[in-house]
Amino acid sequence: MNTGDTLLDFTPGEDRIQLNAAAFGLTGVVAGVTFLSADIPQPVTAPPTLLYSAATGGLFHDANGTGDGGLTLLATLAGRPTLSAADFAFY
Ligand SMILES: [Ca+2]
Repeated sequence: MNTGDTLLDFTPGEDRIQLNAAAFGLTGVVAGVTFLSADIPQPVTAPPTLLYSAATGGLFHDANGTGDGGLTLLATLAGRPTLSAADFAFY
């Protein structure tokens, strides 16, 4: 699996993760973000989605949602900060 990037000092409320919504197939401002506690999060919806594992700090993109495969680790957030939808910005 792709090991992604490592974000060493992400501070919720101060920093933001900026993503190109079209490039990731995401629609809606924050609709594509799901926060889960599993080590390897599983998508719960069919569209492409972002998944954040509070257990590992892993931020994943699943290109086909609940379809088989498609999961890519984008980045690992050191310290496993608690993220909310407000920590993401889409353009
Ligand atoms: Ca999938």
